[in-house]
Amino acid sequence: RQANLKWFTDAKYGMFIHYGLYAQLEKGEWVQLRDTIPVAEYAKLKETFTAADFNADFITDLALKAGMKYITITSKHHDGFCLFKTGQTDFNSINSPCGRDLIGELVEACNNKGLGIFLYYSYAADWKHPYFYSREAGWQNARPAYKEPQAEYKFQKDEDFKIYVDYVHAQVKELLTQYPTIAGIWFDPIMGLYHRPDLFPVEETYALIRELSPHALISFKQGANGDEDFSAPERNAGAKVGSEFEVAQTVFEKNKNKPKEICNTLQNHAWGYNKQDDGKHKTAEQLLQIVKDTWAQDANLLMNVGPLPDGGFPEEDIKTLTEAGEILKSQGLV
Ligand code: FUL
Repeated sequence: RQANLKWFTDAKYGMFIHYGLYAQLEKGEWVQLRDTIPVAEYAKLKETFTAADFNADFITDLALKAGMKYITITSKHHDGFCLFKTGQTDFNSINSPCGRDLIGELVEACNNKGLGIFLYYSYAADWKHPYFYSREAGWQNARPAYKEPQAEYKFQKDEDFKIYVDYVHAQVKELLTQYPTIAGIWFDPIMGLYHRPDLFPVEETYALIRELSPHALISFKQGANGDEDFSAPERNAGAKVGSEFEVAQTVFEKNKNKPKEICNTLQNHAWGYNKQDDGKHKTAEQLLQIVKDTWAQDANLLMNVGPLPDGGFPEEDIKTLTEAGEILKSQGLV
């Protein structure tokens, strides 16, 4: 693990990928919650999910051209849809017209080309799982603000949450055993956890990872008050997101001296593809500035791309990443 952490801090530059059912709606990865799309209706997006243009070979080549050393991809985002082989839910890419294990494909391509690969996993938000906690149990974004009760949601009391926790642990086991070469797991979001830290057995989850995959690194954004290997704040290393919570203060202090990775996105604000931002993505010049600012804070930069509905990359991002990569290489910076 120490060697892995050293590799990670030397790597400095990685590609973030937010891809899932939401890409088809072209309004970012929070669209289910923002537009309060009923669970059953959102689930229909699975029937039109082809990922026909998702090409792990192309993606890894682009990352290399960009001068990046690793990729972090959403294995499950807040909508609960899984891009990997899982026996825990049929809400996954294999059980859709796509019919493929996209995570498996990307892991293999990264292994073949010497890139590291991290898996993002939405631990403290799941708008699909029946037993995730309700809005009433403490966090307004735990569920979209539906006016009609959703047949799928069964959570009633805190003890019910154990069913969700068991599900998460079973999936974490799947990820670590199916893809044993991953560099680590990247958990999110902290707000779901900061509102109800009592519900999440973070230490137990980390112990499971340490046991199954001793080399794997763990991050939980800026910190979940467990033994994270690095801190991964959004957009700005100083961000004290959720600082009204005691646990946020504690972890901020605790993780202050850990290696850092700052994530940012080539789109305006969204991480998943948002058509509104077409033509307004960051330019190579802007990207290079962010690279410089991030490195000046002694942090890695994890720069996000939101693939198009079919999984292809927006042309403007391909151009930006390639151009910036050429410059970084010519200056011997990557
Ligand atoms: C946040 C998420 O809510 C966003 O959708 C995105 O994944 C960002 C990197 O982290 O917590």
